[in-house]
Amino acid sequence: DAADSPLDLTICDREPIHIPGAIQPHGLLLVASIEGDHAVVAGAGDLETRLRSDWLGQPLATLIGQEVGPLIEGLSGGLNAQMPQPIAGRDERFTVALHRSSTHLLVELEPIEADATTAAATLAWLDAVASSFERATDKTTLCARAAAAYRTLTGFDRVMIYQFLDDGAGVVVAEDRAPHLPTFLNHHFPASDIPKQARALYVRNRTRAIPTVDYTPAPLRPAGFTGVDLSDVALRHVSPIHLQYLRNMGVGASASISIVKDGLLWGLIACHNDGPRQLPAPTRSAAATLASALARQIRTKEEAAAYRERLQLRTVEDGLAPRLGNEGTLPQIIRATRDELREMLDADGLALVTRDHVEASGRCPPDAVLRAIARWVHERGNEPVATHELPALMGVEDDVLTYASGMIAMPLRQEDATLLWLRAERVETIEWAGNPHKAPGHSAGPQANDAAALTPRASFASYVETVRGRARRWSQEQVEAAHRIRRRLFEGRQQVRLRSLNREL
Ligand code: BLA
Repeated sequence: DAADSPLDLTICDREPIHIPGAIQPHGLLLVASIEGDHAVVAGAGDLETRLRSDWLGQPLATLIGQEVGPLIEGLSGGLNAQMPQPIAGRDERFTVALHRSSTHLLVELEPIEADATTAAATLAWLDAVASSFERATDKTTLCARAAAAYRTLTGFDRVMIYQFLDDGAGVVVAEDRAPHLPTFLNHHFPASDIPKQARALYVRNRTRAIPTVDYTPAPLRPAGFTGVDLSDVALRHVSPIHLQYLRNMGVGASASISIVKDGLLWGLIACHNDGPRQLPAPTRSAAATLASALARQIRTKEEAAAYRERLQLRTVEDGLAPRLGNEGTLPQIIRATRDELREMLDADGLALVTRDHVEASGRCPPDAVLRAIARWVHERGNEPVATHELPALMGVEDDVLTYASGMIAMPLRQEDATLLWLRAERVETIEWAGNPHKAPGHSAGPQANDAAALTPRASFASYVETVRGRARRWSQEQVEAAHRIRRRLFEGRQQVRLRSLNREL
Protein backbone atom coordinates (compact mmCIF):
# COMPACT_ATOMS: atom_id res chain seq x y z
CA ASP A 1 0.00 0.00 0.00
CA ALA A 2 1.74 3.13 -1.23
CA ALA A 3 -0.06 5.31 1.31
CA ASP A 4 1.59 3.41 4.16
CA SER A 5 5.12 3.46 2.83
CA PRO A 6 7.39 6.21 4.07
CA LEU A 7 8.11 8.65 1.30
CA ASP A 8 10.46 11.41 0.53
CA LEU A 9 8.77 14.56 1.73
CA THR A 10 11.66 16.67 0.47
CA ILE A 11 9.93 16.26 -2.90
CA CYS A 12 7.36 18.74 -1.57
CA ASP A 13 10.17 21.09 -0.57
CA ARG A 14 11.58 20.98 -4.09
CA GLU A 15 8.46 21.86 -6.08
CA PRO A 16 9.37 25.17 -7.81
CA ILE A 17 6.19 26.95 -6.79
CA HIS A 18 7.61 30.39 -7.68
CA ILE A 19 7.65 29.65 -11.42
CA PRO A 20 4.32 27.93 -12.14
CA GLY A 21 4.05 29.59 -15.57
CA ALA A 22 0.46 30.61 -14.91
CA ILE A 23 -1.79 32.71 -12.71
CA GLN A 24 -5.15 32.30 -11.01
CA PRO A 25 -7.68 33.61 -13.54
CA HIS A 26 -9.62 36.02 -11.31
CA GLY A 27 -7.06 38.69 -12.19
CA LEU A 28 -4.77 39.72 -15.03
CA LEU A 29 -1.00 39.92 -15.31
CA LEU A 30 1.14 42.12 -17.54
CA VAL A 31 4.84 41.45 -18.03
CA ALA A 32 6.66 44.59 -19.22
CA SER A 33 10.18 45.45 -20.18
CA ILE A 34 12.23 47.26 -17.54
CA GLU A 35 13.74 49.52 -20.19
CA GLY A 36 12.40 52.36 -22.34
CA ASP A 37 8.65 52.89 -22.37
CA HIS A 38 8.11 49.58 -20.60
CA ALA A 39 6.51 47.80 -23.53
CA VAL A 40 4.32 44.87 -22.53
CA VAL A 41 5.97 41.67 -23.75
CA ALA A 42 3.75 39.01 -22.17
CA GLY A 43 0.64 38.55 -20.10
CA ALA A 44 -1.76 36.11 -18.54
CA GLY A 45 -5.50 35.95 -18.05
CA ASP A 46 -8.34 37.15 -20.21
CA LEU A 47 -6.68 40.44 -21.17
CA GLU A 48 -8.50 40.75 -24.52
CA THR A 49 -11.99 40.69 -23.04
CA ARG A 50 -11.33 42.38 -19.74
CA LEU A 51 -8.74 45.05 -20.65
CA ARG A 52 -8.19 45.65 -24.37
CA SER A 53 -7.62 43.45 -27.39
CA ASP A 54 -4.33 45.01 -28.56
CA TRP A 55 -2.48 44.87 -25.24
CA LEU A 56 0.64 43.10 -26.47
CA GLY A 57 3.47 45.51 -27.32
CA GLN A 58 1.74 48.58 -25.83
CA PRO A 59 3.66 50.88 -23.50
CA LEU A 60 2.64 50.09 -19.92
CA ALA A 61 1.37 53.64 -19.31
CA THR A 62 -1.13 53.27 -22.15
CA LEU A 63 -2.65 50.24 -20.48
CA ILE A 64 -2.72 51.33 -16.86
CA GLY A 65 -3.07 55.10 -17.40
CA GLN A 66 -0.18 56.05 -15.14
CA GLU A 67 3.56 56.45 -15.44
CA VAL A 68 5.62 53.98 -13.47
CA GLY A 69 9.04 55.47 -14.30
CA PRO A 70 9.50 57.44 -11.05
CA LEU A 71 8.57 54.37 -8.97
CA ILE A 72 11.11 52.03 -10.48
CA GLU A 73 13.93 54.54 -10.92
CA GLY A 74 17.13 53.27 -9.37
CA LEU A 75 15.66 49.98 -8.23
CA SER A 76 17.44 46.73 -8.93
CA GLY A 77 14.71 44.43 -7.65
CA GLY A 78 12.33 43.86 -4.82
CA LEU A 79 9.76 46.46 -5.80
CA ASN A 80 6.28 45.76 -4.45
CA ALA A 81 4.02 48.75 -4.89
CA GLN A 82 0.28 48.99 -4.74
CA MET A 83 -0.82 51.90 -6.95
CA PRO A 84 -3.11 54.29 -5.07
CA GLN A 85 -5.92 54.48 -7.66
CA PRO A 86 -7.83 51.64 -9.29
CA ILE A 87 -8.06 51.65 -13.08
CA ALA A 88 -10.98 50.97 -15.41
CA GLY A 89 -11.14 47.81 -17.48
CA ARG A 90 -13.86 47.05 -20.03
CA ASP A 91 -16.59 46.23 -17.47
CA GLU A 92 -14.85 46.31 -14.12
CA ARG A 93 -12.32 48.20 -12.05
CA PHE A 94 -8.94 46.80 -11.11
CA THR A 95 -6.43 47.49 -8.37
CA VAL A 96 -2.90 47.73 -9.74
CA ALA A 97 0.17 46.27 -8.09
CA LEU A 98 3.68 46.61 -9.42
CA HIS A 99 6.57 44.23 -8.83
CA ARG A 100 10.00 43.92 -10.24
CA SER A 101 11.52 40.52 -10.93
CA SER A 102 15.17 40.24 -11.92
CA THR A 103 14.19 40.45 -15.57
CA HIS A 104 10.86 42.22 -15.90
CA LEU A 105 8.24 44.52 -14.48
CA LEU A 106 5.21 42.54 -13.37
CA VAL A 107 1.88 44.32 -13.17
CA GLU A 108 -1.05 42.64 -11.47
CA LEU A 109 -4.62 43.71 -12.05
CA GLU A 110 -7.20 42.47 -9.58
CA PRO A 111 -10.91 43.21 -9.81
CA ILE A 112 -12.24 45.38 -6.99
CA GLU A 113 -15.83 45.64 -5.86
CA ALA A 114 -17.51 49.02 -6.23
CA ASP A 115 -18.78 49.13 -2.65
CA ALA A 116 -15.40 48.52 -1.08
CA THR A 117 -15.14 49.94 2.43
CA THR A 118 -13.49 53.34 2.61
CA ALA A 119 -9.90 53.49 3.72
CA ALA A 120 -10.84 55.78 6.60
CA ALA A 121 -13.40 53.33 7.99
CA THR A 122 -10.92 50.48 7.75
CA LEU A 123 -8.24 52.54 9.50
CA ALA A 124 -10.55 53.35 12.40
CA TRP A 125 -11.49 49.71 12.74
CA LEU A 126 -7.86 48.58 12.62
CA ASP A 127 -7.01 51.08 15.32
CA ALA A 128 -9.73 49.78 17.62
CA VAL A 129 -8.75 46.15 17.07
CA ALA A 130 -5.06 46.87 17.62
CA SER A 131 -5.82 48.42 21.00
CA SER A 132 -8.01 45.44 21.94
CA PHE A 133 -4.90 43.31 21.18
CA GLU A 134 -2.88 45.49 23.53
CA ARG A 135 -5.43 45.12 26.32
CA ALA A 136 -5.52 41.31 26.10
CA THR A 137 -4.04 39.99 29.34
CA ASP A 138 -2.28 36.95 27.86
CA LYS A 139 -1.41 35.21 24.63
CA THR A 140 -4.44 32.91 24.62
CA THR A 141 -6.85 35.83 24.92
CA LEU A 142 -4.88 37.73 22.31
CA CYS A 143 -5.06 34.91 19.76
CA ALA A 144 -8.77 34.37 20.39
CA ARG A 145 -9.39 38.07 19.74
CA ALA A 146 -7.26 37.93 16.61
CA ALA A 147 -9.24 34.99 15.19
CA ALA A 148 -12.50 36.86 15.72
CA ALA A 149 -11.12 40.10 14.28
CA TYR A 150 -9.84 38.39 11.14
CA ARG A 151 -13.17 36.69 10.63
CA THR A 152 -14.82 40.11 10.69
CA LEU A 153 -12.21 41.60 8.38
CA THR A 154 -12.16 38.80 5.79
CA GLY A 155 -15.69 37.46 6.07
CA PHE A 156 -14.35 33.92 5.78
CA ASP A 157 -16.27 31.04 7.43
CA ARG A 158 -13.43 29.76 9.57
CA VAL A 159 -10.35 31.62 10.81
CA MET A 160 -7.56 29.87 12.68
CA ILE A 161 -4.43 31.13 14.39
CA TYR A 162 -1.90 28.48 13.42
CA GLN A 163 1.40 28.41 15.33
CA PHE A 164 4.51 26.62 14.09
CA LEU A 165 6.31 24.33 16.54
CA ASP A 166 10.06 23.64 16.71
CA ASP A 167 9.97 20.81 14.19
CA GLY A 168 7.93 22.69 11.56
CA ALA A 169 4.66 21.00 12.50
CA GLY A 170 1.98 23.34 13.77
CA VAL A 171 -1.02 23.63 16.02
CA VAL A 172 -4.24 25.62 15.86
CA VAL A 173 -4.12 27.83 18.99
CA ALA A 174 -7.29 29.84 18.36
CA GLU A 175 -10.27 29.61 16.08
CA ASP A 176 -13.39 31.53 15.15
CA ARG A 177 -15.86 29.73 12.88
CA ALA A 178 -19.36 29.55 11.55
CA PRO A 179 -21.39 27.20 13.80
CA HIS A 180 -21.97 24.58 11.09
CA LEU A 181 -18.23 23.90 10.65
CA PRO A 182 -16.25 21.29 12.59
CA THR A 183 -13.47 22.58 14.81
CA PHE A 184 -9.71 22.29 14.26
CA LEU A 185 -8.86 23.93 17.60
CA ASN A 186 -5.78 22.29 19.22
CA HIS A 187 -5.28 20.04 16.20
CA HIS A 188 -1.73 19.44 15.01
CA PHE A 189 -0.66 19.42 11.36
CA PRO A 190 2.61 17.90 10.10
CA ALA A 191 5.43 20.07 8.74
CA SER A 192 5.00 18.70 5.21
CA ASP A 193 1.58 20.42 4.89
CA ILE A 194 3.39 23.70 4.30
CA PRO A 195 6.71 22.95 2.61
CA LYS A 196 9.87 24.97 3.22
CA GLN A 197 9.87 27.05 0.06
CA ALA A 198 6.24 27.99 0.67
CA ARG A 199 7.11 29.14 4.19
CA ALA A 200 9.99 31.19 2.79
CA LEU A 201 7.61 32.86 0.33
CA TYR A 202 5.16 33.65 3.14
CA VAL A 203 7.86 35.63 4.94
CA ARG A 204 8.56 37.56 1.75
CA ASN A 205 4.86 38.11 0.94
CA ARG A 206 2.68 38.41 3.97
CA THR A 207 -0.62 37.36 2.39
CA ARG A 208 -1.67 34.50 0.14
CA ALA A 209 -5.17 34.35 -1.33
CA ILE A 210 -6.80 31.49 -3.20
CA PRO A 211 -10.33 32.76 -4.01
CA THR A 212 -11.43 29.41 -5.45
CA VAL A 213 -9.87 25.96 -5.38
CA ASP A 214 -11.58 25.02 -8.66
CA TYR A 215 -10.14 27.09 -11.44
CA THR A 216 -8.38 26.66 -14.74
CA PRO A 217 -4.93 28.27 -14.55
CA ALA A 218 -4.28 31.09 -17.03
CA PRO A 219 -0.88 30.46 -18.64
CA LEU A 220 1.66 33.16 -19.41
CA ARG A 221 1.70 33.93 -23.11
CA PRO A 222 3.16 34.13 -25.66
CA ALA A 223 5.10 30.93 -25.11
CA GLY A 224 8.64 31.53 -23.91
CA PHE A 225 7.64 33.51 -20.85
CA THR A 226 6.60 30.64 -18.63
CA GLY A 227 9.88 30.84 -16.68
CA VAL A 228 9.16 34.30 -15.25
CA ASP A 229 9.63 34.35 -11.47
CA LEU A 230 6.22 35.00 -9.91
CA SER A 231 7.41 34.99 -6.26
CA ASP A 232 5.90 38.40 -5.56
CA VAL A 233 2.79 38.00 -7.67
CA ALA A 234 -0.35 37.56 -5.58
CA LEU A 235 -2.12 35.90 -8.51
CA ARG A 236 0.60 33.21 -8.74
CA HIS A 237 -0.94 29.87 -9.73
CA VAL A 238 -1.25 27.55 -6.72
CA SER A 239 0.51 24.20 -6.43
CA PRO A 240 -1.91 21.50 -7.65
CA ILE A 241 -0.99 19.43 -4.59
CA HIS A 242 -2.15 22.19 -2.31
CA LEU A 243 -5.36 22.73 -4.30
CA GLN A 244 -6.13 19.03 -3.87
CA TYR A 245 -5.33 19.34 -0.16
CA LEU A 246 -7.90 22.11 0.19
CA ARG A 247 -10.51 20.13 -1.76
CA ASN A 248 -9.86 17.11 0.46
CA MET A 249 -10.48 19.37 3.44
CA GLY A 250 -13.78 20.51 1.93
CA VAL A 251 -12.56 24.08 1.57
CA GLY A 252 -13.77 26.28 -1.32
CA ALA A 253 -11.48 29.28 -0.81
CA SER A 254 -8.44 29.85 1.36
CA ALA A 255 -6.38 32.80 2.50
CA SER A 256 -3.37 33.01 4.76
CA ILE A 257 -1.79 35.98 6.48
CA SER A 258 1.73 35.55 7.84
CA ILE A 259 2.57 36.25 11.46
CA VAL A 260 6.24 37.22 11.35
CA LYS A 261 7.89 37.72 14.72
CA ASP A 262 11.49 38.93 14.86
CA GLY A 263 11.93 38.09 11.20
CA LEU A 264 10.75 34.50 11.58
CA LEU A 265 7.47 32.93 10.50
CA TRP A 266 5.79 32.39 13.89
CA GLY A 267 2.52 31.24 12.38
CA LEU A 268 -0.29 31.95 9.97
CA ILE A 269 -3.78 33.31 10.19
CA ALA A 270 -5.43 30.57 8.13
CA CYS A 271 -8.82 31.44 6.66
CA HIS A 272 -11.21 28.98 5.03
CA ASN A 273 -14.47 29.51 3.23
CA ASP A 274 -17.03 26.90 2.16
CA GLY A 275 -17.50 28.47 -1.25
CA PRO A 276 -15.41 30.82 -3.40
CA ARG A 277 -14.42 34.08 -1.71
CA GLN A 278 -12.05 36.91 -2.65
CA LEU A 279 -9.66 38.69 -0.39
CA PRO A 280 -9.27 41.94 -2.35
CA ALA A 281 -5.96 43.82 -2.36
CA PRO A 282 -7.04 46.61 0.05
CA THR A 283 -8.28 44.02 2.56
CA ARG A 284 -5.01 42.12 2.19
CA SER A 285 -3.09 45.30 3.07
CA ALA A 286 -5.25 45.83 6.14
CA ALA A 287 -4.81 42.17 7.09
CA ALA A 288 -1.03 42.43 6.78
CA THR A 289 -0.93 45.62 8.86
CA LEU A 290 -3.00 44.01 11.59
CA ALA A 291 -0.73 40.95 11.52
CA SER A 292 2.27 43.18 12.35
CA ALA A 293 0.38 44.52 15.36
CA LEU A 294 -0.52 40.95 16.32
CA ALA A 295 3.10 39.76 16.05
CA ARG A 296 4.27 42.67 18.23
CA GLN A 297 1.64 41.88 20.84
CA ILE A 298 2.52 38.18 20.83
CA ARG A 299 6.08 39.19 21.63
CA THR A 300 4.94 41.61 24.33
CA LYS A 301 2.76 38.95 25.96
CA GLU A 302 5.56 36.37 25.85
CA GLU A 303 8.02 38.83 27.35
CA ALA A 304 5.60 39.82 30.10
CA ALA A 305 4.99 36.17 31.03
CA ALA A 306 8.73 35.48 31.09
CA TYR A 307 9.31 38.55 33.25
CA ARG A 308 6.67 37.47 35.78
CA GLU A 309 8.18 34.00 35.96
CA ARG A 310 11.71 35.35 36.40
CA LEU A 311 10.56 37.63 39.20
CA GLN A 312 8.87 34.77 41.00
CA LEU A 313 11.92 32.51 40.67
CA ARG A 314 14.20 35.27 41.95
CA THR A 315 12.06 35.68 45.05
CA VAL A 316 12.36 31.99 45.92
CA GLU A 317 16.09 32.03 45.16
CA ASP A 318 16.67 35.01 47.43
CA GLY A 319 14.92 33.17 50.25
CA LEU A 320 17.09 30.12 49.69
CA ALA A 321 20.41 31.87 49.21
CA PRO A 322 21.55 32.10 52.85
CA ARG A 323 20.94 28.38 53.36
CA LEU A 324 22.80 27.42 50.19
CA GLY A 325 25.88 29.15 51.61
CA ASN A 326 25.68 27.42 54.99
CA GLU A 327 28.39 25.47 56.72
CA GLY A 328 28.18 21.73 56.28
CA THR A 329 28.72 19.19 53.57
CA LEU A 330 27.01 19.50 50.21
CA PRO A 331 24.65 16.56 50.96
CA GLN A 332 23.71 18.26 54.25
CA ILE A 333 22.87 21.50 52.50
CA ILE A 334 20.81 19.77 49.82
CA ARG A 335 18.98 17.71 52.44
CA ALA A 336 17.97 20.96 54.16
CA THR A 337 16.76 22.68 50.99
CA ARG A 338 15.69 19.86 48.68
CA ASP A 339 11.95 20.41 48.87
CA GLU A 340 12.22 24.10 48.06
CA LEU A 341 14.71 23.43 45.28
CA ARG A 342 12.41 20.83 43.75
CA GLU A 343 9.24 22.89 44.01
CA MET A 344 10.93 25.99 42.75
CA LEU A 345 11.42 24.47 39.29
CA ASP A 346 8.16 22.53 39.42
CA ALA A 347 10.06 19.25 39.33
CA ASP A 348 8.82 15.86 40.56
CA GLY A 349 12.15 14.75 41.92
CA LEU A 350 15.47 16.20 43.02
CA ALA A 351 18.69 14.25 43.53
CA LEU A 352 22.26 14.98 44.44
CA VAL A 353 24.63 12.29 43.26
CA THR A 354 28.13 12.40 44.76
CA ARG A 355 30.91 9.86 44.51
CA ASP A 356 29.65 7.86 47.48
CA HIS A 357 26.23 9.22 48.22
CA VAL A 358 22.79 9.71 46.63
CA GLU A 359 20.50 12.25 48.24
CA ALA A 360 17.06 11.93 46.61
CA SER A 361 13.76 13.63 47.27
CA GLY A 362 10.31 13.45 45.71
CA ARG A 363 9.66 10.99 42.90
CA CYS A 364 12.98 9.67 41.64
CA PRO A 365 14.18 6.53 39.86
CA PRO A 366 16.18 4.03 41.97
CA ASP A 367 19.68 5.12 43.10
CA ALA A 368 21.36 2.90 40.51
CA VAL A 369 19.55 4.74 37.71
CA LEU A 370 20.39 8.12 39.26
CA ARG A 371 24.04 7.11 39.32
CA ALA A 372 23.85 6.01 35.70
CA ILE A 373 22.36 9.38 34.73
CA ALA A 374 25.09 11.26 36.59
CA ARG A 375 27.74 9.11 34.92
CA TRP A 376 26.20 9.84 31.52
CA VAL A 377 26.25 13.59 32.24
CA HIS A 378 29.88 13.28 33.25
CA GLU A 379 30.89 11.29 30.18
CA ARG A 380 29.13 13.74 27.93
CA GLY A 381 31.54 16.49 29.00
CA ASN A 382 30.22 17.36 32.45
CA GLU A 383 28.23 20.33 31.14
CA PRO A 384 24.72 21.33 32.27
CA VAL A 385 21.93 19.48 30.42
CA ALA A 386 18.26 20.43 30.12
CA THR A 387 15.88 18.13 28.27
CA HIS A 388 12.23 17.12 28.21
CA GLU A 389 13.01 13.82 26.51
CA LEU A 390 15.87 12.16 28.37
CA PRO A 391 15.14 8.58 27.18
CA ALA A 392 15.71 9.59 23.56
CA LEU A 393 18.77 11.67 24.45
CA MET A 394 20.37 8.87 26.50
CA GLY A 395 19.20 6.15 24.15
CA VAL A 396 17.44 4.29 26.96
CA GLU A 397 14.02 2.59 27.15
CA ASP A 398 11.20 4.95 28.20
CA ASP A 399 10.31 2.64 31.11
CA VAL A 400 13.73 2.93 32.73
CA LEU A 401 13.31 6.68 33.00
CA THR A 402 9.61 6.95 33.79
CA TYR A 403 10.48 9.25 36.70
CA ALA A 404 13.23 11.02 34.79
CA SER A 405 11.79 11.72 31.35
CA GLY A 406 12.65 15.36 31.89
CA MET A 407 15.89 16.50 33.51
CA ILE A 408 17.98 19.52 34.33
CA ALA A 409 21.45 18.35 35.33
CA MET A 410 23.92 20.71 36.97
CA PRO A 411 27.40 19.27 37.45
CA LEU A 412 29.16 20.64 40.55
CA ARG A 413 32.67 19.90 39.40
CA GLN A 414 34.55 21.12 42.49
CA GLU A 415 32.62 18.64 44.60
CA ASP A 416 32.60 15.85 42.03
CA ALA A 417 28.81 15.84 42.31
CA THR A 418 25.75 16.28 40.10
CA LEU A 419 22.50 17.98 41.02
CA LEU A 420 19.46 16.66 39.11
CA TRP A 421 15.98 18.09 38.78
CA LEU A 422 13.66 15.43 37.36
CA ARG A 423 10.24 15.38 35.81
CA ALA A 424 8.17 12.23 35.44
CA GLU A 425 6.92 11.04 32.07
CA ARG A 426 3.74 12.66 30.96
CA VAL A 427 2.24 10.51 28.25
CA GLU A 428 1.22 13.02 25.64
CA THR A 429 -1.73 12.65 23.35
CA ILE A 430 -1.51 14.75 20.24
CA GLU A 431 -4.62 15.30 18.21
CA TRP A 432 -3.70 15.43 14.52
CA ALA A 433 -5.95 16.49 11.68
CA GLY A 434 -5.54 13.16 9.91
CA ASN A 435 -2.90 10.50 10.53
CA PRO A 436 0.45 12.26 10.01
CA HIS A 437 2.34 9.00 9.57
CA LYS A 438 0.52 8.07 6.44
CA ALA A 439 0.12 11.72 5.54
CA PRO A 440 0.82 12.24 1.86
CA GLY A 441 0.79 9.33 -0.51
CA HIS A 442 1.28 8.61 -4.15
CA SER A 443 -1.81 8.86 -6.29
CA ALA A 444 -3.21 5.55 -7.44
CA GLY A 445 -3.71 7.00 -10.90
CA PRO A 446 -1.76 6.33 -14.09
CA GLN A 447 1.28 8.19 -12.72
CA ALA A 448 1.43 6.10 -9.57
CA ASN A 449 5.18 5.57 -9.92
CA ASP A 450 5.97 9.16 -10.70
CA ALA A 451 7.50 11.08 -7.82
CA ALA A 452 5.61 14.16 -8.95
CA ALA A 453 2.30 12.38 -8.42
CA LEU A 454 2.45 13.03 -4.68
CA THR A 455 -0.95 13.58 -3.17
CA PRO A 456 -1.90 15.24 0.08
CA ARG A 457 -3.68 13.10 2.62
CA ALA A 458 -7.35 12.49 2.01
CA SER A 459 -8.68 12.52 5.56
CA PHE A 460 -8.54 15.28 8.14
CA ALA A 461 -10.53 13.32 10.72
CA SER A 462 -9.03 13.54 14.23
CA TYR A 463 -6.27 11.04 14.81
CA VAL A 464 -4.92 10.77 18.34
CA GLU A 465 -1.28 9.85 18.69
CA THR A 466 0.25 8.78 21.98
CA VAL A 467 3.78 9.98 22.60
CA ARG A 468 5.86 8.42 25.39
CA GLY A 469 9.19 9.25 26.97
CA ARG A 470 8.55 12.95 27.37
CA ALA A 471 7.94 15.32 30.25
CA ARG A 472 6.70 18.88 30.39
CA ARG A 473 9.23 21.25 28.87
CA TRP A 474 11.44 23.38 31.10
CA SER A 475 11.07 27.07 30.48
CA GLN A 476 14.10 29.16 29.63
CA GLU A 477 13.62 30.96 32.94
CA GLN A 478 13.67 27.67 34.88
CA VAL A 479 16.87 26.57 33.18
CA GLU A 480 18.49 29.93 33.95
CA ALA A 481 17.37 29.66 37.58
CA ALA A 482 19.04 26.23 37.82
CA HIS A 483 22.27 27.79 36.55
CA ARG A 484 22.04 30.47 39.21
CA ILE A 485 21.45 27.85 41.92
CA ARG A 486 24.59 26.10 40.81
CA ARG A 487 26.56 29.35 41.00
CA ARG A 488 25.22 30.13 44.48
CA LEU A 489 26.08 26.65 45.71
CA PHE A 490 29.56 27.02 44.28
CA GLU A 491 30.06 30.47 45.81
CA GLY A 492 28.66 29.21 49.10
CA ARG A 493 31.12 26.33 49.13
CA GLN A 494 33.95 28.71 48.38
CA GLN A 495 32.97 30.89 51.35
CA VAL A 496 32.89 27.85 53.59
CA ARG A 497 36.31 26.76 52.40
CA LEU A 498 37.70 30.25 52.92
CA ARG A 499 36.28 30.45 56.42
CA SER A 500 37.74 27.10 57.44
CA LEU A 501 41.05 28.07 55.85
CA ASN A 502 41.05 31.28 57.90
CA ARG A 503 40.34 29.32 61.04
CA GLU A 504 43.24 26.98 60.34
CA LEU A 505 45.58 29.88 59.82
C1 BLA B 1 0.45 25.81 1.15
N1 BLA B 1 -0.56 24.63 3.09
C2 BLA B 1 -0.30 25.75 2.36
C3 BLA B 1 -0.89 26.88 3.00
C4 BLA B 1 -1.51 26.42 4.13
C5 BLA B 1 -1.35 25.01 4.16
C6 BLA B 1 -2.24 27.31 5.13
C7 BLA B 1 -0.83 28.32 2.53
C8 BLA B 1 -1.77 28.58 1.40
C9 BLA B 1 -3.20 28.77 1.82
O1 BLA B 1 -3.52 29.78 2.45
O2 BLA B 1 -4.04 27.90 1.53
C10 BLA B 1 -1.81 24.09 5.13
N2 BLA B 1 -3.97 24.94 5.84
C11 BLA B 1 -2.81 24.32 6.06
C12 BLA B 1 -2.74 23.96 7.43
C13 BLA B 1 -3.89 24.39 8.01
C14 BLA B 1 -4.67 25.01 6.99
C15 BLA B 1 -1.66 23.22 8.09
O3 BLA B 1 -5.77 25.54 7.15
C16 BLA B 1 -4.26 24.21 9.40
C17 BLA B 1 -5.10 24.98 10.01
N3 BLA B 1 0.78 20.12 1.06
C18 BLA B 1 0.72 18.83 1.47
C19 BLA B 1 1.78 18.10 0.84
C20 BLA B 1 2.45 18.99 0.03
C21 BLA B 1 1.82 20.27 0.19
C22 BLA B 1 2.05 16.64 1.04
O4 BLA B 1 -0.08 18.37 2.26
C23 BLA B 1 3.62 18.78 -0.83
C24 BLA B 1 3.83 17.68 -1.55
C25 BLA B 1 2.21 21.43 -0.50
N4 BLA B 1 1.11 23.41 0.66
C26 BLA B 1 1.85 22.81 -0.29
C27 BLA B 1 2.36 23.83 -1.18
C28 BLA B 1 1.88 25.05 -0.72
C29 BLA B 1 1.08 24.78 0.44
C30 BLA B 1 3.26 23.60 -2.36
C31 BLA B 1 2.12 26.42 -1.31
C32 BLA B 1 0.94 26.89 -2.10
C33 BLA B 1 1.27 28.19 -2.77
O5 BLA B 1 1.43 29.23 -2.09
O6 BLA B 1 1.35 28.19 -3.99
